[in-house]
Amino acid sequence: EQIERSLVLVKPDGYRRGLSGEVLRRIEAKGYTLVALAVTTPTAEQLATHYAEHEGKPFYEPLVEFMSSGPVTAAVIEGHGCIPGFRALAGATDPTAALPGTIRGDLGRDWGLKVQQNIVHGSDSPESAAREIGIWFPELS
Ligand code: DAT
Ligand code: MG
Repeated sequence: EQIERSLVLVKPDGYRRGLSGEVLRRIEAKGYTLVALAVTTPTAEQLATHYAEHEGKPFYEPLVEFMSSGPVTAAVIEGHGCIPGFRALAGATDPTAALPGTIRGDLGRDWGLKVQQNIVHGSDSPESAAREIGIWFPELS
């Protein structure tokens, strides 16, 4: 696999729960490099672009509302195959289904909470990564 970059977000639930360090610890323990790191409260414009592919889906509005509810920790990570690699670290989208050993499986809470509160986002392809890095770290693109 090639050295590539991925955009990672510790979502507002993870940030509020103080899990940014735990997520970054797992990223660094895996051997990925932190290229950029920031705490920022997402703007409506950033979220509309970031989640454009989901516009019109039933979970889109609650997702965007939740994502604008507080700060996120945004990171650009780098490493061999880190795009699929981070998604493997993150685990399945639904914390209920995510396996132990993954971020969402170990730390995700499914009791009474919604699927969008699944702690992390990770880019799903090189094209998404390039686009998303431009949204959160325009100085890098
Ligand atoms: P992922 O974050 O695993 O790439 P996705 O891109 O399909 O998942 O969806 C983006 C986010 O939207 C996801 O992290 C949580 C939320 N979401 C996805 N499917 C959902 C559903 N069926 N109900 C509620 N929220 C959902
Ligand atoms: Mg996705």
